[in-house]
Amino acid sequence: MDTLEAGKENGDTFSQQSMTEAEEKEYRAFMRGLKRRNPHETEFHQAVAEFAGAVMPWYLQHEEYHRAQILERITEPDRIISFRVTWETDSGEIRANRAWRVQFNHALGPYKGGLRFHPSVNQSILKFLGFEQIFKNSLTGLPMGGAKGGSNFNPKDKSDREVMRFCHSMMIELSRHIGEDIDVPAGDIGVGGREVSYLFGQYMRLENRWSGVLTGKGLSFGGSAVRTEATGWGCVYFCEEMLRYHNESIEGKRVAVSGSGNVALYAAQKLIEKGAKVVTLSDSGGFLHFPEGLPPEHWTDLRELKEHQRGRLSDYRGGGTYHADANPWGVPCEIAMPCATQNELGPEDAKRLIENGVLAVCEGANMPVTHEAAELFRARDVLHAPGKASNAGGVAVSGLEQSQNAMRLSWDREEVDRRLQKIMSDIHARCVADGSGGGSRVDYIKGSNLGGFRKVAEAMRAYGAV
Ligand code: NDP
Ligand code: 2IT
Repeated sequence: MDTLEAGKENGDTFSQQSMTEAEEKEYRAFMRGLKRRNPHETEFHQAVAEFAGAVMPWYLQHEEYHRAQILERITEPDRIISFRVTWETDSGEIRANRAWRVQFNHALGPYKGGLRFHPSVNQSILKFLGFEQIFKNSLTGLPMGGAKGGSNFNPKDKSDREVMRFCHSMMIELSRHIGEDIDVPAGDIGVGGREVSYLFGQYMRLENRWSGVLTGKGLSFGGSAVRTEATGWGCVYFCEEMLRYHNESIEGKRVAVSGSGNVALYAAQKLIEKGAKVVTLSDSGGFLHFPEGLPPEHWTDLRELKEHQRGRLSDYRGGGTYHADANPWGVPCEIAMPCATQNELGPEDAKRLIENGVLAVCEGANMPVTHEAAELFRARDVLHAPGKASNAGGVAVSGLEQSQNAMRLSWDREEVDRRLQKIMSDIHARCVADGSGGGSRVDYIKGSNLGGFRKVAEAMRAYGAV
């Protein structure tokens, strides 16, 4: 069979996979249509390009899905709710922000996915996140559809009372569109326990009943054990599986972690526990470097600084060297774990990591690696786990929180952690099953996309023309 290495066209990103000429033709036509229908949504184009590149050969071999137009339908959200949130500052000024809920696909269960509060939030970013969530949630094996929401509200420079007023106002509109069997939001960047609590309190007041309508709740009001730790811990469990499968181990490895929020902090905690050396943590101002590895007592101080005081890494005086306006990817390491945000690791970063001998990249964030950087990792056989597989632990424990709420009981930490480990190990096995072939290394991008897609495609086909 004649194979073509898919390349770029007019600076656009195209497939990461090898395709036949016919497959590539279909792929390019599909992406052209998608871009025409969704102009200017570059993050959404990027997420679909990776996905469609990974599944196109399989899709074209399955006429029943092709005939049912599954690819065209799955890339069109069920609905997007867009609304204004008006709120009042502490000094009595009126402010208005934009907010959205993208309900992408509920073939497998009620819509599920986080809310992001960050000034950069726009429809394209929420569509890319909602789209990825479909396949991530499918991979967990739990009955959850895909959604995402959020606002361009910036909680960082606001008081607690301002955040409360914003959340309460946002929930007035959001409450019309969510429910424990309809759509169950949770946290993401800028939305943690504080925000989820304000949102949940307002929902209860509006509906006058208790329900598991949000996850990531406080432990005393229906939250699950280990939800706070789940994404970071799950990412490390996945990384361990990936290394073990390729005859490596995590112990003693230097790991460059980016971010210092929920995902990064608990990834670092589990890495330390597993005997790895966490050589960096970062925030949007710069990174902290610990050449000998972050000591556990400094981890506790840093968690206090970031989680409770909402401080900056530049203020940390406990150790490590601070590098302003720089990211961690120039620091020598065997494992890179990007846990901050999308497109935070580009081609120049990938080259530096490869020069320094990186073995594996395991994504804690959603789509942190650009297409060009991913191509470089692929060319050099660097193991690369995409977020939809490796960061699925967060939403998986959210799913377990929904189950516990529905059963009106709560499992202890050991029980939830055991289930989390099993889910991450099953996701790894799914990636191996759908991503092997062609080389000695598993193609995790193909494995996770195809593994997540097959179930959703089968459900959509079975439902007929809905
Ligand atoms: P947090 O808000 O807790 O932390 C975000 C971290 O990333 C902070 O250190 C922040 O630095 C940094 N960051 C955010 N935006 C940027 C930016 N534009 N440039 C540089 N640094 C930035 O969020 P989470 O830890 O929850 O989320 C991190 C990533 O993980 C996101 O991609 C999210 O979608 C993903 N994710 C989260 C899950 C969860 O359960 N929370 C589950 C699965 C994935 P600063 O404080 O300076 O802004
Ligand atoms: O990106 C993600 O998977 C999350 N932010 C978690 C979503 C959830 O519903 O727990």
